[in-house]
Parts: sequence; C-alpha cells; structure tokens
Amino acid sequence: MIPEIEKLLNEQIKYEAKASAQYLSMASWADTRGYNGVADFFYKQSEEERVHMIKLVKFINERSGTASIPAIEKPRDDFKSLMELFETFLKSEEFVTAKINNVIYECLQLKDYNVHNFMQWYVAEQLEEEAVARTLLDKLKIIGDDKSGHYLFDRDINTFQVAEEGK
Ligand code: OFO
Repeated sequence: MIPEIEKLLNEQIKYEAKASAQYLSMASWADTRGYNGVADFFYKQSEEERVHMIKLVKFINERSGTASIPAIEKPRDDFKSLMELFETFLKSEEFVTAKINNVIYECLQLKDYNVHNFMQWYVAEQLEEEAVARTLLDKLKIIGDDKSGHYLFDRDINTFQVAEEGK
C-alpha cells in the first residue's frame, strides 16, 4: 500500500471513530430528555459509523498495510436544543465528506485506483447521510420552538429514515 494513502486511510479511521462516539453521545443526550426516537436514530448512526471504521481497518490490513486504532477525545454532550444536535450532525457529516474527498484526490494524484475504487462506497454513503441530515434540519427549522412539533418529529424520525434508505 502506498504509504501516503495508508496514512490518509488511518486518519479516516479516526474520523469515523470520532463520528461514532459523537453520535453515541448525541443518542445518550436525547435518551435522557425523552426523545426516544431521536436517541434510536443516533444509536443506529453511531453503529453505522463503527461499521465504516471497521471496514477501513480490515481494508488496510488486508492490503498489507497496518491499521492503527486511534485514541479519540470526549465527544460533545452540551447541546442546548434538538436544533443544535442536528446542526452538529450535519457539520460532522460535511467534515467527513471533505476528508473522503481529500483521500480520493490523493488517490488520483498517486494513481492508486484500487483505493480510489474502494472509497467510492464512502462517497455514496456520505451523499445519503448528508441528505438525511439536511432534510431533518430543514424539518426542525419549520417546527421552530413548537413543542408538539418536536414530539411529532421524535415520533416519526425513524419512519423517515427507513423511507430514505428504501428510496
Ligand atoms: Fe462514515 O458515514 Fe458519515 O460520517
């Protein structure tokens, strides 16, 4: 494996691990405030990010590289509102997308078409996750401070997610 690419993929492991920890923290935040639907949504998201991380670990190791498991800092848990929670979600996804685009850019520079091909799965995944994050944030903007709106958002969020995945 090209050393520069191995380094970038190892950094990507860290970003996926950070996203997984962040979403677990967000799930826990929601769980303790009566937003059980939102909590389930983020428990699932956290699990998905862990899967993304493991996929990278295996890929690096199977291609004669060495995956390095990173230490990660404590995720945020000081959200003031559902809106802030979902703004953080979107920002996190945009950050990961930018990092994935950078890996792809370097793959093309270094002609590593194998890794380039592997990373396409992440590109598709990011597109979907960013779209979900944006849509949910848009819905919260419509709802504003309306408490019954928050109740319905929490009740319906996982139905919505399934519909997005199945579309
Ligand atoms: Fe790993 O899929 Fe989003 O961040």
